[in-house]
Amino acid sequence: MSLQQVDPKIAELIAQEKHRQESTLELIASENHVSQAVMEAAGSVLTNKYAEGYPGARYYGGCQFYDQIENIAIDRAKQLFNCRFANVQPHSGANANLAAFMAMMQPGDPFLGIQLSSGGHLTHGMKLNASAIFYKPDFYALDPKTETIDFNSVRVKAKEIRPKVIICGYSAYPRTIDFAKFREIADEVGALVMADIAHIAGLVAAGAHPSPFPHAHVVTTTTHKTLRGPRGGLILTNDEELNKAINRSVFPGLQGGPLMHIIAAKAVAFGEALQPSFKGYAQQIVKNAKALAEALTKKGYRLQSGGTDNHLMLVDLRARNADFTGAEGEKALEAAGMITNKNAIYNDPRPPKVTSGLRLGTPAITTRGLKENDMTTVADFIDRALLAKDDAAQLAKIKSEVAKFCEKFPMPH
Ligand code: DSN
Repeated sequence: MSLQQVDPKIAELIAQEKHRQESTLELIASENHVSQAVMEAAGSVLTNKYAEGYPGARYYGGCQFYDQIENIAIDRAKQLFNCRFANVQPHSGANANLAAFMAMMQPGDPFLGIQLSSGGHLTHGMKLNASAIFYKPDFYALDPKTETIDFNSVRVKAKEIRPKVIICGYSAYPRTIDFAKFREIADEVGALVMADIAHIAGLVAAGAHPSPFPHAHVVTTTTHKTLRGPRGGLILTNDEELNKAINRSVFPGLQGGPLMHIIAAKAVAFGEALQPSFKGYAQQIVKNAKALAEALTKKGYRLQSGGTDNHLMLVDLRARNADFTGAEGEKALEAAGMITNKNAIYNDPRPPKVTSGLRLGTPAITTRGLKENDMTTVADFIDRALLAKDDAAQLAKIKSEVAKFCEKFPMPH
């Protein structure tokens, strides 16, 4: 029986969500729209079975097709990122990061990352997260002038706390990451480099951002952002001993049965990312981000660090109007059919639930086929909605214009 027959309520809500996605501009930097093929694998019979263990060494019978699928996912991940080992089982980026920590550190060991408020991630040492409960975080800083990584502060902190691990890779950082420089500092203090490329994985795979290899000892990522796969995590390394430790920490250390339907969907997404067309997609993401950044700057917004090299930008709303806040901006934009998230700007005086900025990203709109010249239209919509603030009639008018505009850019199938 179909979902519609069994559970019309859930079917209806899914249909409404599909319509929401089709009729709005998805500008959240960490989201994307997967292909029909990825969706099909994720929604397949592979959800039915346990496959604890790894290919060829499972704790359940009947895994012959699961072994082949997982091996294909592993091989494609290695090819995509040009590395020796891949673990495709982490259920999420957060799990990938914790498993990587477990492979590299003992509880209580010190590590170095960057604060959430400066672009880091929860799993990089936010005080309520397992990374801070079981390990000992400290933080390097952004340079107040350039609002980019202050390598002097990385070096000073590294020498001071002698971390086991230095994390690079961020959730809200619009500039190119100099992985070699992190490795240089890590070598000075005997630390391992962990690159969390969750946001930029698709750009890295396509050569639109430098690779963390050979500089990073361990690379973690999600598979659902610029990489445009199903929601999930992935861990990569070139080091055989670290690989063994990673495998142990993912299973049985942190997880039980792998989500094999998601691993199949990862394999499909990696296969798509290996196609020549994915290079063009990743380059277009960056071109679109640059064009959107430029169009917003022309309208009087300030971009943290002055612009972007990747798929995202941090828009300081105060330059356009000192009273604008991220929270109000996010709300106004949603009412006008544009989905974003509020984000702290460097040294933001406002609390995290308010903020002075927005994080905007172009992966999803690039999937829908928008190009550089469409970015002036998008910037216009954004600016009009922010100026309209809580004028419901004006926001509704923009929303219908956005929906009309979206009709030109169908979802992938
Ligand atoms: N929550 C994700 C993001 O939006 O960047 C990171 O995991």
